[in-house]
Amino acid sequence: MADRAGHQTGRLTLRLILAALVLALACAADAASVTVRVRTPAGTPVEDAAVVLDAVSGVPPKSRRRATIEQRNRDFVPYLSIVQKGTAIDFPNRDPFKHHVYSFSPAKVFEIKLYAGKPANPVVFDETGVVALGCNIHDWMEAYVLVVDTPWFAKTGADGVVRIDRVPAGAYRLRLWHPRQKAAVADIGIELRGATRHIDLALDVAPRAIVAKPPLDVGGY
Ligand SMILES: [Cu+2]
Repeated sequence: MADRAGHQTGRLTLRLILAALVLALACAADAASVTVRVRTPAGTPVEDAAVVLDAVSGVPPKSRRRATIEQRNRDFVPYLSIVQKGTAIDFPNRDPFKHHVYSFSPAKVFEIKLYAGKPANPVVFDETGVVALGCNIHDWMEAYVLVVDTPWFAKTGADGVVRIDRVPAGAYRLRLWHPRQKAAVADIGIELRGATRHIDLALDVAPRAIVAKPPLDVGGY
């Protein structure tokens, strides 16, 4: 009797596993990829443009919760980070002298006072918005953190192209943003269901100012 019950339980478990597999495969087949090519109106590829997909409904799942922004050769690396709300960012100083990182942006006001090496605690970015970073010692240092509430985002490479994979089927608002954009671009509503969508967008951005860094041995820089 007990043996038969065990056998039936085993069969039920197998059926549940099969059902879960079928569902997972169906979802995977429905997942979409989006590629976006961003160029200036003159046709130049735009690097470091953020492409963000906000689901129109539902609670977005959580993505990677840890990121790093280095201070290297008296610059921030990378220049643009996109993170999901709640992500902790480490600010390791890779230079053999001190940095003093700060932000006055409403989405995250903080400072890491004069420090060398890697600060013990990361900074948690818990509100959506744009956070502009600076350094008190090196005026030219600048970087941006775009805090979003979705796991579907990426930034364009030097070729102006970005690809976002494994986006579940559904309705999304596609958002485009760049730290040096000359004007905001309206969101685009898109419906995704399997396959790959290619989208071409134009965005006018100001060139990044090239600042000559002073020699290293001047003024303790
Ligand atoms: Cu600095």
